[in-house]
Parts: sequence; C-alpha cells; structure tokens
Amino acid sequence: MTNTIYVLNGPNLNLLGMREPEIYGTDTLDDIAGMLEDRGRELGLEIDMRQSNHEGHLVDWLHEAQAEGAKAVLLNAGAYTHTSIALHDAIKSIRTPVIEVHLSDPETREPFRHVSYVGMAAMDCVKGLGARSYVVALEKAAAL
Ligand code: CA2
Repeated sequence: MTNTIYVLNGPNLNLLGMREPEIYGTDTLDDIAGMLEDRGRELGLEIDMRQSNHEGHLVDWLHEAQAEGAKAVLLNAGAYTHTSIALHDAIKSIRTPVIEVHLSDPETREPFRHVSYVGMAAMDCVKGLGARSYVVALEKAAAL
C-alpha cells in the first residue's frame, strides 16, 4: 500500500467558489487542494486530487486507486451521489476504503438529495462542514 490518498470530485465541482456560496462556501477546488496538500504534508500523505464531469471517469479512477495501491479514496461524487449505481458498484468492487465527502449536508436539502448510492457502499461520510469536510475526511483516512 502507498501513502497516496485519491481525492475524486464529480460534476460541477470545477465551478466551486463561483456560485451559491451560501450553500458551498467561497473556496475553489484549487483552494481545497491546497488545504489538503498542507494537512497531508503534516500527516505524511500524498494527495492526488482530480475532478471530472463524467461518471465513467470517476469509475475508472476508483479502479485505478485500487490498482495503484492508494491508501484511501475521498469521494465527492456531486449529484452522481444520488443517482449512480455504477459508482456504488465500483466502490463495492474495490478493497480500497472510500470515504464519502460533501460540502453541504444533502440530507437537510431537497428530498432528491436524501438518497446516497455512494453512501450505501462507502465506509464513512463527512458532510456539512464546507471545505473542512475534506480535511476531516483526510484525517479519518490517515487513521485507517
Ligand atoms: O455538498 C456537496 O458537496 C454536494 O456533493 C455538491 C453537489 C450536490 O449535487 C450534492 O447534492 C452535494 C453539487 C456540486 C455543485 O457544485 C457547484 C459549483 C458551483 C456552483 C454551484 C454548484
């Protein structure tokens, strides 16, 4: 196993910080990557942060995380959280631990966000803390 943590981000998260700051905060994905690099350095972890608007890329990267011996995956699948049986199956198909991450708390929002196919397969979830959700999830991954 390596000390690399894959941090996978799904659709629209490339636009973070530009709209709906009251829900998602003002940090961009690059800002979050910087926070994770800093905390990762303290924890002795390498961060491999990626974003895609395409479901299949996220599936491929979950498989890659296992093939490359990643220590864990932090996954904010965006709206695919609530729709994707493919991501659910991909998480189940790998032995690499996957922690679900959300900036907001989807369960306090519209009913269509209350189901998480990712959460049904992931080992843990950190949500509702804004950018800090990612840092707390990284700390949980470090302890695995
Ligand atoms: O709270 C989260 O992290 C979410 O995963 C964000 C997703 C949403 O579909 C999930 O229910 C919860 C949406 C990400 C949308 O990103 C935006 C970026 C810029 C402006 C508006 C939205």
